[in-house]
Amino acid sequence: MIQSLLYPRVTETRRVISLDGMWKFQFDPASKGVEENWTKGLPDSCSMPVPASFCDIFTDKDSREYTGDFWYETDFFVPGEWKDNEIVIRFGSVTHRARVFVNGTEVGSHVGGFLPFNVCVNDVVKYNQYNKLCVQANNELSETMIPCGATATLSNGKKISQPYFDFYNYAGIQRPVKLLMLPKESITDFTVNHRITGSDAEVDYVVETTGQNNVLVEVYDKKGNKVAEANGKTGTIVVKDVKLWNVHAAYLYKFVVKIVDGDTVIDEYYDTIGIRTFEVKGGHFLLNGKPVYLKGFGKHEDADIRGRGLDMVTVKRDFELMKWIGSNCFRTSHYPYAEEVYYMADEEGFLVIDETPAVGLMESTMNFLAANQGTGKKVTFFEKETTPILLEHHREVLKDMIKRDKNHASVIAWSILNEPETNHESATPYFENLFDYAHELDMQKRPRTFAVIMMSLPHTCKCWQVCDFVSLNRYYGWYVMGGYGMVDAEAAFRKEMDGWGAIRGERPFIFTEYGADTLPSEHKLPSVMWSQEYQKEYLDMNHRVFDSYDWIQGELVWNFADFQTTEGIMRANGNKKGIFTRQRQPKDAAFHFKERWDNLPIDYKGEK
Ligand code: GCB
Repeated sequence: MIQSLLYPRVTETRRVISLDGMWKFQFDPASKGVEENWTKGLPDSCSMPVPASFCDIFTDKDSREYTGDFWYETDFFVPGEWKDNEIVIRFGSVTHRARVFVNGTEVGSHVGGFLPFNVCVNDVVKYNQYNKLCVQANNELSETMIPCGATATLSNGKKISQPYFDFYNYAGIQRPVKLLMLPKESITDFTVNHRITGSDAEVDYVVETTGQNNVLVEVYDKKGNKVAEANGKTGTIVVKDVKLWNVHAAYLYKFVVKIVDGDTVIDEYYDTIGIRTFEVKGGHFLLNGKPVYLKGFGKHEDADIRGRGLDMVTVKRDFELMKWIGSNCFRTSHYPYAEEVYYMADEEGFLVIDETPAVGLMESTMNFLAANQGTGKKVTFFEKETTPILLEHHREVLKDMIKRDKNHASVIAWSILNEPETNHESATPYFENLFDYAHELDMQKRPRTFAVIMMSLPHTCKCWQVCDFVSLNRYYGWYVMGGYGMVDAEAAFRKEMDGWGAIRGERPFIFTEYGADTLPSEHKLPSVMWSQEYQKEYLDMNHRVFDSYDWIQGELVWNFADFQTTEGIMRANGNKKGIFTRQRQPKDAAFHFKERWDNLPIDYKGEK
């Protein structure tokens, strides 16, 4: 079976059964599960909800911090009437590696913790009976996969995760698992690209199937009226008097794709799709040809107890808060989110910068210091022996992310890395490779970017030129020149921006991060760092700088909400830069943002 990343749908020809619920779970610190036949059932398990991260559910530290192999098990029933079709198990994500066994036989494996994968189980399932599904998962970090990190061993023999990134290494079966019945000849992919021609739209499309029969594409409006159709695996559909998808004014058409043989429908798939164009032109972001200023957040999939497990209650609350505060955009920092989030963004009219899990691609500070002082080894991140392996994996993940998310109207850009090391020429080929690949993969040719770290400056960064727009993560007034030094922070910030202004050409810039850790319990007059008063002063300074450069075309504050990180002296039980608390209640800064964003016109700094 060809791997298909289409979102599971029930139609005339397709069936979906959710396998979510309580599964069995067991740690496997000695990695003996396969050898000892855990592939057929776990010997000494506890119960575990799916989807969820396992970590924060436990009350003991060894379980929360567990690093290594761990197993899940459940039973699933395959209806007899599904015989002669394709039977597939679809995992929304397993973090970070998975091997899947059905009735004791290995049916597939996957590397990468934030994207879906399918395993085909036709040859091993028993019909009209229960079947056993066992998953061996693993959450170890390394430098050959994204996100990057290391795995060390403590003196007591237990493994410990050492992320090169600032979020907790949550793991488990974190997104829904579904059992699918698909016809043997099936639709495996469907891609659209839009053009606006006066009051109509021309939608170029490509359908991929596993067979030779003819394909029909039909487009329905919101009321269910058929408004356009086309014939063939590739073509152009004309939608007359099109209702365009827009910020906070989404209009979604239903695209129905069918494989037909005469009057017989062999397979049917549908998706809800907004018609819009998005481009970077003349220093602006143009949505349907009109300038749009980006206002919003860097986010995380992160919540109490469930960790990174998909929780639609939290997803919905986040959208309500993002609407309330007057934002229009978010970045899926630092990994592709669950598909349900993009469908909600499509519906609510939010703009999404979709990010790969490429975070932590940076030598450690220690190594840096040694290198800069000329006292030690000088290794740059992208000239290691393992770089080609990392690049191969990064390409795979980029491919799957674009394949999965390419039809969402909400997705306006690809963020290909977060805060990589860019001050050495050895990085450039790595970046060019991925940026070219993104264009090759994306029929809509969405703009590409990466989030530039503070140490990468106009005169030192060797990679910003690959971006269609440049995204800066900047912490003037927090990590540098904080507190009473704010006045110097502002001056240094402006100096850097003047530097970019001189070399940027036509590229727009946005801020993908700026923020100050703030404890909701702290108030102080005059302000001190960590107080709510300081967060406001910090944000005011940043906004003053943003407002004085026309070519700054967006502001995504770090972070939407407080989130969990590894414990350490830099973090007070997590990163507290949230504008909302982890429980999704406002800090004072939320009201300042509401005031600002409600009053910034959508075409702020657009051409008049
Ligand atoms: C960054 C990282 C982000 C961190 C943030 C911080 O630059 O991209 O993952 O959480 O800074 O708060 O330090």
